[in-house]
Amino acid sequence: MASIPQPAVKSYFFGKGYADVGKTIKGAWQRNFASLGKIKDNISNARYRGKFAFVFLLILNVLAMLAVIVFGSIMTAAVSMINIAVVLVMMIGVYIGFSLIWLTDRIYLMRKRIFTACHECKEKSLIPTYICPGCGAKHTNLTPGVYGILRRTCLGENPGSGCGEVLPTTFFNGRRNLEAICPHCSTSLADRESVPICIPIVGGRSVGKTAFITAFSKEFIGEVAPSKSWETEFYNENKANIYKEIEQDYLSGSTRMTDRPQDINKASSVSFSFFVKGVPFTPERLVHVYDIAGEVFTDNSENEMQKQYEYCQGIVLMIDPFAIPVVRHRCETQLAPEDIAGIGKADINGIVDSFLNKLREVTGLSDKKMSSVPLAVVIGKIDSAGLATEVGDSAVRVLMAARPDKFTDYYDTQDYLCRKFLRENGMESFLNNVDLKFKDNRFFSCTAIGHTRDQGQYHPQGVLAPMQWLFGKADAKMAQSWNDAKFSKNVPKIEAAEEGATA
Ligand SMILES: Nc1nc2c(ncn2[C@@H]2O[C@H](COP(=O)(O)OP(=O)(O)OP(=O)(O)O)[C@@H](O)[C@H]2O)c(=O)[nH]1
Ligand SMILES: [Mg+2]
Ligand SMILES: [Zn+2]
Ligand SMILES: [Zn+2]
Repeated sequence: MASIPQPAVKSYFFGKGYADVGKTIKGAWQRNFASLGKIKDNISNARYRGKFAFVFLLILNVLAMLAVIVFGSIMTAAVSMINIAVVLVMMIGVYIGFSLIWLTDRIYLMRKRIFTACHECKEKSLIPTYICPGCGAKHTNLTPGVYGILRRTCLGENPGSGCGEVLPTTFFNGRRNLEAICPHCSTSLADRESVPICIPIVGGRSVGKTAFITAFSKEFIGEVAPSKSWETEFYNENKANIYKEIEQDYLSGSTRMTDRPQDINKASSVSFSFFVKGVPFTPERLVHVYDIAGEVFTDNSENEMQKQYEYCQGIVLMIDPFAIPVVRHRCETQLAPEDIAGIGKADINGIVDSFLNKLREVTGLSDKKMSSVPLAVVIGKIDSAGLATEVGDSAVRVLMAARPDKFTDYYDTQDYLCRKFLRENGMESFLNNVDLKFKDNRFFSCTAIGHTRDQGQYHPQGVLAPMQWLFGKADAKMAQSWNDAKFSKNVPKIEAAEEGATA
């Protein structure tokens, strides 16, 4: 449990208690044998008392000696045993005590799915390193243990500094309010034992990941949360600044190219992180949306392992329809110059393969196991070249009206249309790959900006649905309370032939 030494005072029965028992027992035996010395002296002195007296005293003292050796030892042994037993019982009591509380703490963290996903290095930790508010000493394992059941007394980083600050060691008496740092990269953390919801947005260069995050964040923080009386709070100053940029971009209808920092010590992916607080959420939720430069997937050039794939509860895979050669050929004349300039250039299958490799690398899991993470495949930019009439809202409504017998569910119909669109445009192998590797996948269409870039405020459509679907998968409470869109449990497999038969 608490094997890592902590800068804190050990509980009496695990620290000083040992030494005290040892000392007491040693003392008892010393006293016992000291009395033997006295008897020996008596015998030596008796020599000067005449023969008869000497023999008498000798016999007397030898008997006394035997008595001390036999009965004294038995008594001392018995007293020692009792002493050890008492300390042992107390020790076991304390041990059981802290084990129970430790277990309670662990079960609470596990059941509530609380952990820390470092927003900088992305490493996961169950208990971060807590900092003593008195002296700054690092407590790497602030849990109930030999240093105390509910509280521990800080000793300071260098013993002798005599800090003496008392720190809480559990979730229920204030540990979450202490300052914490990441055990892996020492970044300052403000997670406060919240429940993280981690969603990476992946895809090739210029597919519209950053625009998607901008649209989602603005809509979620500006509309969804207030409409449900949830409060949102930025993770820290830095994330608040990211939101300022998001708001600016949202107003002007632009996006910023996401850099992969040239400094290899800087993280390749940036998390936009905010707390969601409200009645259904105890403890509060901490949303991390990860933006990563698409170049990472095309050039395999990331600065660090994307650890978040290991524990994320869902993934958004963005697809730029105009990066599909057939679609691009067909639509190029209808696209604005900005839109042509913004087309993702990487091959979609290549991106998926590269992404799967990264997943495998990070999770160390077989293809079979890793497929349990829900995947939302999102076709973006459908405002351009009339794609909305193929996969967007209007297309869904038309099909549902035409075939009410087959198409009753809005998002199942959207999923059907997206798959059909991809299949008809030469992406069959991509579809098969997704179905093979991710058993829980759903297809969506959206437009983040709503029009060509830099032409006024964002007018997003369909951005919330994939996120709501993933949030609901990540968190049952979220599924109950954020339910504007309704999703069927499983996407039904509808063959194209069935629709085509009458349409
Ligand atoms: N018409 C239209 N264009 C979009 C939309 N979203 C993105 N774009 C275009 O795609 C370009 C790239 O969008 P970004 O959001 O920066 O793409 P990204 O995936 O973050 O790209 P990297 O960060 O470079 O990997 C933008 O400059 C726009 O021209 C959209 O919803 N509609
Ligand atoms: Mg970007
Ligand atoms: Zn870290
Ligand atoms: Zn201290």
